[in-house]
Formats: sequence, C-alpha cells, structure tokens
Amino acid sequence: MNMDFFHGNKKVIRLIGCGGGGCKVTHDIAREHINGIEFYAINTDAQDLINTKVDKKILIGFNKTQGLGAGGLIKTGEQAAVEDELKINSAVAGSDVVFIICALGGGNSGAAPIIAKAAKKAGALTIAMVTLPFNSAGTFNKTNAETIFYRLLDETDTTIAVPLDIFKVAALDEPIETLFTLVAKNIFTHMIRNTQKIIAKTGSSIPDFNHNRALIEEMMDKSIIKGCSC
Ligand SMILES: Nc1nc2c(ncn2[C@@H]2O[C@H](COP(=O)(O)OP(=O)(O)O)[C@@H](O)[C@H]2O)c(=O)[nH]1
Ligand SMILES: [Mg+2]
Repeated sequence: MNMDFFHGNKKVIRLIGCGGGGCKVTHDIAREHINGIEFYAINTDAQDLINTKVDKKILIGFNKTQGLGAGGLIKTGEQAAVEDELKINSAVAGSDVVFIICALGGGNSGAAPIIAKAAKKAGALTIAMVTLPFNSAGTFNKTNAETIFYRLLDETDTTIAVPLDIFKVAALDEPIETLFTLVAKNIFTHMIRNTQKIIAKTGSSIPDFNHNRALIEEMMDKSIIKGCSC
C-alpha cells in the first residue's frame, strides 16, 4: 500500500526557543519525548546556545554582539534578528505551526516578534508562549516585557503569557531557578501536546487541518493566561 498520502499529511511543527530563558525551557521540553516536533534555539548569547541541547541552533547578531548576548536591550535583540533574518526565514520555512517560547524582560526578547513575523509570512499558525517578569522585577525589565508582549500580539495568531508570579504559588518549596523551568516546561508542554492533538484530529468525518487551524485561532484568539485567576 502506498503510504505517501499519510506522510504527505504530516504537519511540520517547530518549537523555537528565543533568548536565555526561552532556550532553557526549549531544552527541557526537547527531553519530554514529544513526537513530531522540531526544536530550534535562537540567541545572541553563544554560551547559552552551547548549553542548549537541541538539533538546530542559530546564533544571531554576531556582528552586533560578538556572541555575548543582548545586554538587556530589546533594540539589540531586534537588530540581531534583522541581521540574521535569512537564517530565521530558513528556520521557519515550510512550517505549519511555529511555537515561540521566550522569557520576556531581557534583550533577546526583541528578536521574538521578528521570528513571529517570519513564521506568519511563511504561512505557519504562529503561537508565542511567554513568561512575564515577577512583579518585583525592575521597571526596565517590566517595560521590556510589556513592549514585546504587545508586539507579539500584533505578529502572532496567539500570544499566551504566563506571569512568573504564579510560579511562586505553584511550588513554594522549589528554588526560584528550578521553578522557572519546571513550571514553564509543564505549562508549555501541555499547550503543545493539546495543540498537536487538535491538529492530528483530521480524517474523513473530522474537519481538515485548515478547519482545525481556524478553530485553534478562534479558541486561542489573543488569549492571555492571567496569573492565578486562570
Ligand atoms: N526565575 C527565573 N527567571 C528567569 C530565568 N531565566 C530567565 N528568567 C526570566 O526571564 C527574563 C529574561 O531572561 P533571559 O531569557 O535570560 O533574557 P536574555 O538575557 O535577553 O536572553 C528575566 O528577566 C527573568 O524574568 C530563570 O532561570 N529563573
Ligand atoms: Mg540572559
């Protein structure tokens, strides 16, 4: 029996970690044995990339940062992404769904809307999953996060924001560093698995990918998980 039809029906789903926190969480999710996802890490920080064990790693903005990170400046993250737009375009080319994971607040997050824009342009359903800084974070950090959050709303089909403050409530005894990846990994892994399930539910009596895609877009339309009230 010729199985090409089934293979032809397979959707290309990519998960792209952006920046230090985003790459850390992507590294962890890559170890969760989720089938059918291609993992990417995008960063201006070469050291962070070395520590991220995923198949595809993209160092952006070397001319601008010499691989030393974005220094907390979202403008630098953005310029780095623009410098390597061709690499970003190739990373998203041919995708049906692109998840972008990023911890908002730092400079690398400036690259996230550029990645999202490229993914949308490539025709992918584009979902950003981000964390928001603790309430106790400095104004600079929070302003970075707010700016990029609104840019992501413009550039994605859906942006899901999880405030770091809920992490404190989620597991009081955990040290804050492990908490970040523990909770982010779990929340985002569930979201990916559920999206995958919806996409996979296609068949003769069930709507096709485009129908499901429309459903996901409608369901998730600009949704935000609002802290403990969710
Ligand atoms: N609690 C905690 N927060 C983190 C961690 N990594 C990243 N973050 C959060 O994410 C924000 C951005 O950090 P990062 O992703 O390293 O930014 P980058 O340096 O621009 O790549 C920080 O300001 C924190 O709010 C972590 O390991 N623990
Ligand atoms: Mg960092």
